[in-house]
Amino acid sequence: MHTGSRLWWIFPVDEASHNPNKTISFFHYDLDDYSCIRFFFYLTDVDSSSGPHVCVPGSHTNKKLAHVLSLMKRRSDREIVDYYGSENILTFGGEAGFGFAEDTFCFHKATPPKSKDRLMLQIQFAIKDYGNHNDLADPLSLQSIGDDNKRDHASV
Ligand SMILES: O=C(O)CCC(=O)C(=O)O
Repeated sequence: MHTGSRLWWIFPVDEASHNPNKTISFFHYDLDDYSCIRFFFYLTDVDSSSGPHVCVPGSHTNKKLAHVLSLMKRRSDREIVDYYGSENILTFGGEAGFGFAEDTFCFHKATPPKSKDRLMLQIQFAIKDYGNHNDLADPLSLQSIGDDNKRDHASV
């Protein structure tokens, strides 16, 4: 079933202030369900300077035992290169509109953009919707946010 869609930008940052946690630029795998597939589409042209997505094909079924037993899903570039080899890391470049499908149980990450922004669309399917990847909200709560705004503006 469709479990969510999202759009996000990543922006170039200088090396000194780069925080990998804010750009998803650390290798990790996602535990969304027993079976999950995500379709990614670049909405801007993506080359090596604009934060291409990278992944390790086959790593969804081939993980180092220590990585499987660890509670950490994140791995450094060095750990990934040491175990899989740099020749087994796939980089996706493409023009706006280019898309690919990935089982994000494999190791993957965004490369930090060097000079150009990147906009990505993700559409995710899984067996069950655990509510982690959508922004469905109770319409009543949205109504009340709207009402609060109206009240705030009326009182200004
Ligand atoms: O933005 C990217 O290329 C990586 C996305 C990602 O790591 C994720 O969706 O879990």
